[in-house]
Amino acid sequence: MTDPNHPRYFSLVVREKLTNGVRLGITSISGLIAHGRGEAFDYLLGERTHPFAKSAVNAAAAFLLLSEKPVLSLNGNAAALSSAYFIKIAKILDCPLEVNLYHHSKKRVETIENFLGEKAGRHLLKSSKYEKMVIPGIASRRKITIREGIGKADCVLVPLEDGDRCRAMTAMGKTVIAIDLNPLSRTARSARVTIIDNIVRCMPQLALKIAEMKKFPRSRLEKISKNYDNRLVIKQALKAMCYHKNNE
Ligand code: PTJ
Repeated sequence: MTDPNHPRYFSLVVREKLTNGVRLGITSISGLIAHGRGEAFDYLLGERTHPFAKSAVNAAAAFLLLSEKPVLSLNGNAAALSSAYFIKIAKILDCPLEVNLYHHSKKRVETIENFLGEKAGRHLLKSSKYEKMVIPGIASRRKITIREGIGKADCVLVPLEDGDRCRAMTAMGKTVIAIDLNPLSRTARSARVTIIDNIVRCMPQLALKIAEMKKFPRSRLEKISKNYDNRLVIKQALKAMCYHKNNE
């Protein structure tokens, strides 16, 4: 157990959740490496949520609320770190959750589905029960998706992606909302909205915003989504990373 007095307590608790995720068969070993990369970017951001991330969260909430068929995609890292908030958002939006893995195995998909379990209820699209389809242009098992889920979605929330799925889904006309601490990644640069923040900080914020903005008139949501500029957000994140470490 991590001592709460440790100066890096929160970071260590997050690591523990992931290593436990590996033990449970939820998170892949590569997921730990991916997290290490994320930590490095988070360090450069001062491990805090910046205004550009808040504006991306606002836009993400607007796009999700405006869409006709939003779907939340979950991988092994997202499940270990933020599953409660994915379930919460699925309930607020009344939309499906789909497990989609890069390091795919039937066993791991089922382990994650069981981990989400009854709390996710009817929102979880269980892989074994639905017809699959292939998204063209993806060089990994991520291309196999549930037709009724991501297949038919018009807006997809994708945490901690590896790049080509984001582009392929955008090419299919879907609005992709990414969560990625790396502003230079292919995912970050090709998504319609990139939340450049740690998943453990931004998911609670996203759930709050969606609940709050659900009462907004459609015209207000449309204005927020139309005015959102992802390239500007990426530029601001890069600037923040340079500024933070040069000003201590
Ligand atoms: O569970 P699977 O099999 O689907 O695999 C999931 C991983 C994450 C291993 C897979 O998608 C992968 O290899 O991803 P990449 O290409 O390493 O990209 C992950 C991105 O997420 C990187 O740009 C990291 O900087 C970023 N990242 C890592 N941890 C966090 C993060 N972003 C936000 N919050 C984090 N905690």
